[in-house]
Amino acid sequence: MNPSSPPPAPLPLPLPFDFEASYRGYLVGLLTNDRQHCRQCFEQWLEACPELRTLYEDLVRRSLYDVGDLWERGRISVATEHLATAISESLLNLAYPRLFAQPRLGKSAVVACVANEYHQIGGKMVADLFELNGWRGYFLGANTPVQGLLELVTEKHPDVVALSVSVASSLDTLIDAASEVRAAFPDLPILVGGQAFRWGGRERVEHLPGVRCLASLGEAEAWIKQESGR
Ligand code: B12
Repeated sequence: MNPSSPPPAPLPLPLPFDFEASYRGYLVGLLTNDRQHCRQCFEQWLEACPELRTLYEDLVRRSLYDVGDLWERGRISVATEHLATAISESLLNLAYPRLFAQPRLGKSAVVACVANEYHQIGGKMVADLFELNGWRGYFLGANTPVQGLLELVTEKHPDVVALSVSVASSLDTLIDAASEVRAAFPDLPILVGGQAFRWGGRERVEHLPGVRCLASLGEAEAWIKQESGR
């Protein structure tokens, strides 16, 4: 973890249930397409976790990383991986009622996955985090062409643009997109993140003025709170 990262979200104490056992059951549910069991686990975590990012990272992200590792090692099929992803994506919607509980602050963010980037769950989590903190989070989803991004920024006048990239080979596309946003909107803060940075590249993108690379939802939330004046 980056030394300046905020600490991980605390788990509620005393623990209302065994998170580790629940995690393992959830993962098995994902791998066996047991949507009902996954839903039960997700709802249990949703109720128990005061911070939504605990649920997003310690249950959903962790399980998808595990699914990805199993796929990479040839232990599960592409179809199983796709089913697990579809279940995960649909469960995120159960958190919706939580997102709009905070009063609206009149600020907004445009969040997008760069062109040819089809991994969109991390980006959606970031957009949700803005909503959770009283911002409007415009989420453009996967594979956003830079022209479409620039048009939306022109239309919505957001306070920040956040770009997500997962595949290491898409890093150049991210840098091009961030450069185009920077050229068109010189003062607009740009946040970038996503697991492509697990393989390096942070300094290449932070080289652009006004661009910050953030490693986690915790870092993103710290940034949002600071900009919200909280
Ligand atoms: C599901 C999945 C897919 C799905 C995605 C569907 C969808 N609806 O999103 C599909 C089938 C499309 C897919 C395709 C491919 N995939 Co894929 N996929 C995955 C998998 C299993 C899960 C992805 C996921 O949702 N993770 C969970 C989310 C929550 O994590 P996250 O994205 O990291 O987001 C977190 C942080 O990074 C951060 N974050 C993310 N964005 C941002 C942005 C900002 C601003 C901030 C602050 C933070 C932030 O917040 C999130 C919460 O912490 C991963 C395994 C893995 N390790 O993730 C492989 C993985 C990402 N895929 C991989 C590969 C290789 C591919 C393909 C090339 C496979 C192929 N041969 O076709 C294609 C590429 C397609 C493309 N051009 O994008 C590799 C990438 C390896 C690399 N070195 O780049 C991985 C790591 C699998 C592996 N272990 O090898 N994939």
